[in-house]
Amino acid sequence: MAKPRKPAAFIKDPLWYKDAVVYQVHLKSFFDSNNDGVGDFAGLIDKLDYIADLGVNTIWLLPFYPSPRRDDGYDIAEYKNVHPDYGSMADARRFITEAHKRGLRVITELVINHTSDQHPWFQRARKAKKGSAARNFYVWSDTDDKYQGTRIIFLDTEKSNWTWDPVAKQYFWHRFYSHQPDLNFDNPQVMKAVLGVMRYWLDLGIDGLRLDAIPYLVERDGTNNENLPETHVVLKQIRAEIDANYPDRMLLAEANQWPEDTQLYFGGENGGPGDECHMAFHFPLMPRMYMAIAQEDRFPITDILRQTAGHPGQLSVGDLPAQPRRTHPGDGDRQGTRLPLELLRVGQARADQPWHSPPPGTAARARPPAHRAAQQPVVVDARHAGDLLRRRDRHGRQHLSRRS
Ligand SMILES: [Ca+2]
Ligand SMILES: [Ca+2]
Repeated sequence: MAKPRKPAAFIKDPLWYKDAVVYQVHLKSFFDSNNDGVGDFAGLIDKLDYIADLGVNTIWLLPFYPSPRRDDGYDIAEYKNVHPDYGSMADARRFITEAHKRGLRVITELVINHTSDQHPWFQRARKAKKGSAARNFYVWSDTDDKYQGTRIIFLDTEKSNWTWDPVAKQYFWHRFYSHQPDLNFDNPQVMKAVLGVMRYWLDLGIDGLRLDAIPYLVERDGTNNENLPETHVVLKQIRAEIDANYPDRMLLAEANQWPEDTQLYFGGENGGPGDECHMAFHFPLMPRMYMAIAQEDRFPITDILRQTAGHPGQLSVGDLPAQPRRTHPGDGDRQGTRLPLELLRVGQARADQPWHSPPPGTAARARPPAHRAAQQPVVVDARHAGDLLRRRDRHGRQHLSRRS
């Protein structure tokens, strides 16, 4: 396929993401061009002049692929297509071209830890011979007692990270919902397929990829299955493909972790250049911005920035990504308001599960997905904010001691 033409300025500015102003859009809730009740690409294209007028220079699209949408589109049933409610591939191509014409770059999502159970890869895997490459596109086991040290992210709906599949007659592994089987990165064919998906969208002109849920890519017995060295090897392969063939593109890490773990997602050994992601969300900072406003005190922010700067390497205050702006105030979803409250719950953290328990005095609530807290706005009662700040972190250090 011929690569689309891009504005010359785009090609000449590989560091564009450093000061990008991002506008996050969920197609379904943005603008409905044919009045069928669902926003679509045609509607978004109609409003591109409006978005450019806001002063943003980058649009971040949430997943728009064919999907049963049992996890708001993060349960992908087909990677190289568009959900028919939102339009067609021709519409997606036209959107990318029209955005670029206005100087707007486009970020989309690369969701590769898991697929929907409706994905043809899973349907093929469950019917394939046990032990075959097709079966091993996903992570299977004859028992459900492997990887015991792994937390369950969606405790309110899932009892185990294993679910029995009556067709395969084996259990399959899922870090998220039981309709989202994890891909098996120990199978070289999976890596090849994932790189193929990435190239497909980059060849269409996509400028950046938010890498969804990347701490959980690889599984190893005897670990908590987060931030494993083998996972970083996968990310280095992804980055190598970018550096070799798409040098003006950007990878954004969605790693809902503490600064010392998040910094690893930039890669780079011994202070060398980063060889994984170009950017990473600063999850602990985000809820503290709201806490600081509630308390009318800058301390929650300066405290986490001090901890961040305390980690040598590439994660410095200057590298913090701009907060994505909230989508249009009229949108129902408020996708951009990311409140990862789990990283506020420092006090009750178990060493490996810093978000496990709600803070005292707050009602137990259904937790939003760890990587998508935005979709269920949550409010912390400011009366309890002081309690949260006084607590020790997961190492038992009292970083967040109260100001005197
Ligand atoms: Ca529509
Ligand atoms: Ca995984």
